[in-house]
Amino acid sequence: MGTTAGGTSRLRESVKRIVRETPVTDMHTHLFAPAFGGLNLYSLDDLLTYHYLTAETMRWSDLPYEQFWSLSKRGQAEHIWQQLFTAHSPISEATGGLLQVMKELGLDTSSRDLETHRSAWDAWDAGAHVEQVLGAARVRDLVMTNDPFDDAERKVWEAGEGRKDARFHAALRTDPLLNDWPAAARKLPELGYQVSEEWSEETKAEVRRFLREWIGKMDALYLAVSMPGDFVYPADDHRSRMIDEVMIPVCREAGIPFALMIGVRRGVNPGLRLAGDMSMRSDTGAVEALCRRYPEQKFLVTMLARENQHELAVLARKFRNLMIFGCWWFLHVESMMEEMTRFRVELLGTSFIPQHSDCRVFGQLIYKWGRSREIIGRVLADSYERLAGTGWRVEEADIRRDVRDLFGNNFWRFLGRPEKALQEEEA
Ligand code: FIX
Ligand code: ZN
Repeated sequence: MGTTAGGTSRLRESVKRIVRETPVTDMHTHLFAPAFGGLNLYSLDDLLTYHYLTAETMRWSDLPYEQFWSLSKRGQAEHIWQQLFTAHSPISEATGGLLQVMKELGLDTSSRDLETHRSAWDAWDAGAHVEQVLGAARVRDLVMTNDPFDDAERKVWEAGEGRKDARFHAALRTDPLLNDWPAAARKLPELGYQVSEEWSEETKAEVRRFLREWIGKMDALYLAVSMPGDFVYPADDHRSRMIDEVMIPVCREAGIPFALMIGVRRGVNPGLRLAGDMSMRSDTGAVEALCRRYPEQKFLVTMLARENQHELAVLARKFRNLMIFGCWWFLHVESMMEEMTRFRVELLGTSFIPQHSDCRVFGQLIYKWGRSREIIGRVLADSYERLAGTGWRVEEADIRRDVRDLFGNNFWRFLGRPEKALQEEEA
């Protein structure tokens, strides 16, 4: 018999403490290990120019978009600070999040002087900063988003430097293959693959070889793609052919999941660049058809529209080869996370992945995981409290096991890599 978690308020406190303390595997980020040089973003100006904040700034700013983009990163950061932190109160998720990061790293957030904050920040050693952030956010390891079509990134992989730090796992991102095939077909020959735009046997074999070789080079944990909301499957189109004849066979052979992030409409306002993407309702029928047609293939799925979330959670009850994950992008706000986490627990117990951070800049791990832990802790505290009310003995060891499942082990088991699971003694 273990220790029971105690009376009601003690139980709530234990749950929240365990959720705060348990390390996490962050299964989708856009962060890079320090070996990736300039791709690894960690400065205060990087945080300020995050595309979430750029979009919010442009609601206030009178600057023509191109004039904003022509500013240096430093100039853009100053404009954003001025609009969002000086001229208005920073109460949105992203602005409040930045202040939380600054506070936890020891800056005096009562001061509105950006220059003072910058000089304190710039004095920090980059490597030490990365360690400090991982420690403060209790992120044990994380998954990058790795794009072999990106020239700067490819160099690092080709030099054998990409997986030097074992805490940074790779995910092979394949958007151009599905979403911009003409561009992918132009690029692949440059990378040494005999591909043409025509869907020939040779092209298919060569794209399979490309994926196979890059999965190997990166030791990729999964193949990933983001899809627009109007993605349909099956269909008589390029996407269905690429999925059926290339992606699924390669994933099956490598024994890795296929991750689909569905529901983004890219560039609805091109002037905003990366900040100009929109969310879009999707048809969960495409995921249903994939899960049914390929019962041996695992699918990691997240959707961007709030309207799709309940149906997606129900779908996960029907297919054990479907793992739903995260509160993605515009859903990574308190009200949406709370709502989604509650009905996911109600429908699926602990058999899902409640959150990924999607961070692009290191410090963001602190606020994104801080907020997520707070919300997940609250939802779980309610659940265990109800459970205890039935007379069930809620053991502290059970809570720890469940939180380890949610924060990493559901992911690692789904991947068939239980050896990477979070261990009891790590908490
Ligand atoms: O496609 C993705 O992986 C998205 O998460 C990003 O492209 C998006 O820009 C983002 O950073 C959202 O958080
Ligand atoms: Zn992402």
